[in-house]
Order: sequence, then structure tokens, then C-alpha cells
Amino acid sequence: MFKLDPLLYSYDALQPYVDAKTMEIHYTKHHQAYVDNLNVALKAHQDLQDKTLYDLLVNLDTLPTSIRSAVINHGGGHYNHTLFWSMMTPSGKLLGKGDLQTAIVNRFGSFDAFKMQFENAAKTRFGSGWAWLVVDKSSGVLEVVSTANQDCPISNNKEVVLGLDVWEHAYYLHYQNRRADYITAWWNVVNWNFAQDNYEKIINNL
Ligand code: MN3
Repeated sequence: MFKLDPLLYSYDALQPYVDAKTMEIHYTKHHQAYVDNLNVALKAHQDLQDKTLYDLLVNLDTLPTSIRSAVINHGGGHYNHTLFWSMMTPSGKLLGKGDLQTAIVNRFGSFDAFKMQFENAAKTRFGSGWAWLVVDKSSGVLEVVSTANQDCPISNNKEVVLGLDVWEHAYYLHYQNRRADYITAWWNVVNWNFAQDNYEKIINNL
């Protein structure tokens, strides 16, 4: 059985950038539903319940076709949201000097150029999905990508450094149609320490 991990900050901790009602519904309803639906899909597959979610999502082609879509959608939803809560912090601050900062500047030219590319990926994702900063596992190079729905980059030979949920449920109560404003505001709560740790782990395991 997969479970919803505790949220490490209160629903109102990310205000005014992410409002308390959105956090509460996003975590207790949307994320919980992904967990519940994943467990339903895996109910008759005890062998798969013993695997990690990472393992399931990286090896989608080994799953029975009857449950593959459910694992992509609900497993991906659980995985992406678990990361997402850790990617935000009430004490968000700038990315300090370190391996990730250096890699971003080397890859994108400047930190602002990276931000622009990431924001563009988030703004132009049509419908529901995510924007991501990932490392391609073959090249070891940072990339900005976006995915539809709950598709997770780890299913496509990438590792996740940072991600932003741009489903309407992530921002509509506070920002309505203004996705761009939500994206701009989100930088204020990014947990760069978490992103930096992710990056170091990824690079050390390539
Ligand atoms: Mn969401």
C-alpha cells in the first residue's frame, strides 16, 4: 500500500505565493486521490506493491498493460506531488553557489536565462502538466522539459532536479486564469537546498 507522506509545513506556510485553501485541497484531495487510485490499480498485483514507485515508473514497459495507464497517471501523480511538496519551502531563498548553480550557468548561459526557459516551458504546456529541470541520464546534461498530465520524466531516462505543477488545481483558486503570475510567484518558495541535493545525488549516481 502506498501512503501519503506528511506535509512538512502548514497549509498557509507558503502564502501569499500559494494560498492555504489551494494547499489543503491539493494535498488532502488531489494527492490523496492519486495514492488511493494507485492502490486500487495495484490491488491484485502483490508483487508490484513491493516495488518502489520509482522502480515502477522507470520500468513502465515491464508492467501488465492492464494497469500501465493507471500507474502512469496515479503513480506519476503520487510521485510528482511527493517531490513537489519538498520542492517548496516557507523559507525559500536564492540558489547558493554550488554544483547546481555552476551547472545551470554553464548549461543555460545565466541563471536568468534558465528561469526564462523554465517559465516558458511552464506557460506553454497546453492543458495540464508540469515543467521540469532534469538531468538526462545518458548525457548527464541539465535540460528544461515539460510533460503532460502526470507523466514523470523518470519514465523517459531523466532524473528530476526541480518541477512545477501547472495543473489548474495548483493555482486556480488564487490566480484563476493567470498561470503566468503563479509561475512568477512560485520562485519565492522554491526549496533550492532540496534541488541542490537532488542534483548532487543524480550526478554521483550517473
Ligand atoms: Mn497537482
